[in-house]
Amino acid sequence: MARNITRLTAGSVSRKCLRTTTLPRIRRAYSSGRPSPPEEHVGGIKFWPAYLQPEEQRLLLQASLHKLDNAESIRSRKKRRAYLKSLPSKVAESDSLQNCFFPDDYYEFQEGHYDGVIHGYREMHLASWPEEQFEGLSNVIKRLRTLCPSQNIQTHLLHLAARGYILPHIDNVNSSGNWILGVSLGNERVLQLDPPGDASSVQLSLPSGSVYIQSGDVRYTYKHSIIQKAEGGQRLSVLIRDSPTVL
Ligand SMILES: O=C(O)CCC(=O)C(=O)O
Repeated sequence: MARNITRLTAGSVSRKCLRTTTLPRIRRAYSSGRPSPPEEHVGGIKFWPAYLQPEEQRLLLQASLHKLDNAESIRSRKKRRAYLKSLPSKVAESDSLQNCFFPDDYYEFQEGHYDGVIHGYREMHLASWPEEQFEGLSNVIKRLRTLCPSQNIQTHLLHLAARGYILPHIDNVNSSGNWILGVSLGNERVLQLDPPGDASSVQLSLPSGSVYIQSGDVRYTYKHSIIQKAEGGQRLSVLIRDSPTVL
């Protein structure tokens, strides 16, 4: 398949990555073949440990941050612009996705969710992806859609601060449907699944680019959480759920 790739130049990745949050320049055509079969874990959770390629992760992360950043106050946006200007023109060579994030203090992270489950986060329901502004993004979205068990979906972005975490909970399936697909981007975190009764918890590491789907048993009876890390970076998850049926 023909590829049209504009690469970020080595040596200026972190500065460029932050800049491309407002001025995206990555282009790429992706294969949209059949997805490889997932691993199956406890409770029937399906897991693709390396579903998205690094370029796809970067594109999805930049588009997600772009949406979240634009929803914040003018003050925060000005603060981020000033930070960008203050960066040295030459920064260390690195391909890390962490360079796409501003430091924690530059975002309006909330301390606690209304139900006390999520800490150190910002989030939004996504009405639409900025596909026009991020060339190649449509193909990434299409690849994710091929994994979705049904196509009537809603999308949610959840950005955790380096200190952020999610306490054990079961989603309200009346408002969030029968399945949830989670794409992890950025810092690797651990998803903990607590079965009902006395059975021991199971932990699953979620590297950047991995995708899981919870449905059935694991969705209705297990609690899930994202464990707090003593040290680490920010993580953004793209959460796709089926829209609940309105009767
Ligand atoms: O970020 C994740 O992968 C988990 C999110 C979560 O627990 C939820 O949306 O209920």
